Amino acid sequence: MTDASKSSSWTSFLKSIASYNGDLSSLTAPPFILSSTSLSEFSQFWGEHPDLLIAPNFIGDKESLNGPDADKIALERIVAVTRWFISTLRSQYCSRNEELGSEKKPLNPFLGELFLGKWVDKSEDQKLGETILLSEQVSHHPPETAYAIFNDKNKVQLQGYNGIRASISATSINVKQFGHAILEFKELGETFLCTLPPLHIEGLILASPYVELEGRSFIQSSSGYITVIEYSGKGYFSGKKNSFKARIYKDFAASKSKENALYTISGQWSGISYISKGNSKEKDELFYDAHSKNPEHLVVKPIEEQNDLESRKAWKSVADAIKIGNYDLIHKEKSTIEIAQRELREKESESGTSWQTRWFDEVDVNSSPKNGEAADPLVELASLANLSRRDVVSGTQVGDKDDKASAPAVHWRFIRANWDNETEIKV
Ligand code: HCR
Repeated sequence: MTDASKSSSWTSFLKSIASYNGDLSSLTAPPFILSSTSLSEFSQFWGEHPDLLIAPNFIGDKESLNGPDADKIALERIVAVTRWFISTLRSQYCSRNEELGSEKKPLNPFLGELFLGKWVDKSEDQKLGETILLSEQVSHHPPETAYAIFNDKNKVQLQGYNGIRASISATSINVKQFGHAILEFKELGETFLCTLPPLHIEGLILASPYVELEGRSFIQSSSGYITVIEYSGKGYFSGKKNSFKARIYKDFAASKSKENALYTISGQWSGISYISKGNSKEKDELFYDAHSKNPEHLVVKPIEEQNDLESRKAWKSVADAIKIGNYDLIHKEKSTIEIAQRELREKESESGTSWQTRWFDEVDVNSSPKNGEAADPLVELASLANLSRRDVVSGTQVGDKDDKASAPAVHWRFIRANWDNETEIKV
């Protein structure tokens, strides 16, 4: 594509954005900003530092939370969970965009699309063990992807789901995330709830789009400790892109005043950050350096061994067409998938059936747990952090304008037995 035709197709793309209806998948983007990766793959970004994900498991043990050092250990664990959470951000929001301005539009997963793989333990002592990722497109309208990342050796499990709603302003696309992640250390009996930040896409006018995070995310521990992370872009806290300030507090009540912070962490989530005690502005100690730690990439089966529902196999012909920049072919191959999906839905409605999700199910966290089952962890964690347990914008506080009374408290949950009984699909 010549520079002139690139620029004219970008201009018509910007015009189409102006009449945008809220569904990002319906935007017809020029071929040079189409990514050959499906959004169902993005779940892997939570696990690209398996050592940091598992690290809190090696801080104290189950008994520690009842012993004399309980407070100290719980605080050390939330610091470690915060470090892991910060380490996921570079992968999630700028791994496709290391050079500012090259973000692309991912493929919109079809209902039932699957993406799975594993991280092998490369350490000498083999303390980590294997970590597995299962990701499934559980809804198409609105698009929602559910995932589970688990490490059986250490009894650690992260599960969550996400969906996005977008709106357009004069210079950017604004995205709110729905969903949350729940990280369980089953051996320790400690659980963490993580909320997902809003974001926006900058650089549209100059045809060099990139993601910037805004607003806040919360990490609430079942021990009571809470981390509040505030995001900002160029020119707010530090004048640098991808900036954040995270404060760790004893509990939600303490988080009302920044003076109560036990630790303050600040810097760039895509670069270096420092930690200091209290609500200090000093940069006492290195907290995390995103450049010194390369992400560990997921091991995915070769396409020939994949099931038809697996993302890379299903999208291969579209991805190949995107790679050679052949717009007609991209359109043709995408239509083949869309038509097949439409036919499936028609058959389901004729037979009065509906698509059955594979490894995840919707759970109403407000309903009483079935005999002997524990309540959903969201119930306790959301209440500790004064967060809404409804399916509303992630991180919404109880009573906020986004805490819509009509929204159900229904969330996607991993059904481990479904994976244990899986016979067709192997990791
Ligand atoms: C906004 C975005 C799609 C959604 C992506 C999400 C929110 C998905 C869940 C992951 O856990 C985190 C995440 C990371 C991505 O950065 C974010 C994407 C960035 C761009 C993409 C838009 C739909 C692309 C719009 C097209 C632009 C380039 C004009």
